[in-house]
Amino acid sequence: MRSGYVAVIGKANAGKSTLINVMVGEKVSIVSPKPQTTRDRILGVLTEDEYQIVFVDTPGIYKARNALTDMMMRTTETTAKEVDYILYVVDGHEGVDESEFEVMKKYKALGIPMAVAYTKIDIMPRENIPLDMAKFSDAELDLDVFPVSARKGTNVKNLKTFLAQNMPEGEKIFMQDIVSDKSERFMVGEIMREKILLKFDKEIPHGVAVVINEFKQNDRGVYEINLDIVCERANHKAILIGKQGKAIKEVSAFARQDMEKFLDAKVFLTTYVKVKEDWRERPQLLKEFGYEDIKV
Ligand SMILES: Nc1nc2c(ncn2[C@@H]2O[C@H](COP(=O)(O)OP(=O)(O)OP(=O)(O)O)[C@@H](O)[C@H]2O)c(=O)[nH]1
Ligand SMILES: [Mg+2]
Repeated sequence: MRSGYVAVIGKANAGKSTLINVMVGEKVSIVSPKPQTTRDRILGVLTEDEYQIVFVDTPGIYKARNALTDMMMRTTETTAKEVDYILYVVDGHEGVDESEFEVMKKYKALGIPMAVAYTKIDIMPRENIPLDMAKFSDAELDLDVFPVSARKGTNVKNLKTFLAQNMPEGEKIFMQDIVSDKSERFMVGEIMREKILLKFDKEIPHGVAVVINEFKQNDRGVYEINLDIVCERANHKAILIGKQGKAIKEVSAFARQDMEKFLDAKVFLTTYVKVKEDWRERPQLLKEFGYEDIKV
């Protein structure tokens, strides 16, 4: 038996969470086309007969601009130091350049074994792949690079086998049927945030926190969920609500559908939009909303 932790690291929006979901075979982490979707360290557990890989999803590397993003970057950096292996994810469709090689070098210097997943190959010209592979050779990083598509599943199996072979010998870390370390309550908040990321533009989704006030299953099996969508400004609140509540109704209906699928039960969802001025800069509020430095 082999088992270990694999930190999944890379630029924001590279495709880290999508790749983890595909490798684990279940959605453990939300995904969106906007950078900075993942805010927390999230474990996704892949268990097979001969191995268990615990993937650690991390916030994408991005220039920190406020107390929240600053904390997110600390989460990523701390995680990279604590694992058995680093899987660095590159957006193949965006291509690689010197600056990204510099980031990879920094993580490689930690002395933890590392490989690269070069993802999104389904949406790029095939002929760019060998060109980028040549760039990797020139950069002399000496890393195994796996061109993959998380969306199409291309080469994902090879990547899993490779990672499994590189895990230390050891017993399972988690029980057989566990796929994530996060609670249903946490995931429900994340589903709400994912739908907000998909629907709203610019700073609005990045300035949103979701706070679950109530999460309980009643005796008819229905989940009663009551949550706050916290934003930073009164004008953001107006946009989130929309004309006659159209926007919030739409986004809540979309979220509820996904929550029902996730919980495999009916959901009665109540949402409120609240303003907490500049919460992303206020450590006390960050803590209140569940964004805390991870303990090592
Ligand atoms: N076509 C294609 N799109 C992909 C693939 N993997 C991810 N994407 C898309 O890329 C976008 C970003 O994916 P995420 O998985 O959220 O990226 P991330 O690296 O976790 O991003 P952060 O959490 O913000 O750092 C989403 O729109 C995904 O649907 C892929 O293999 N092919
Ligand atoms: Mg992510």
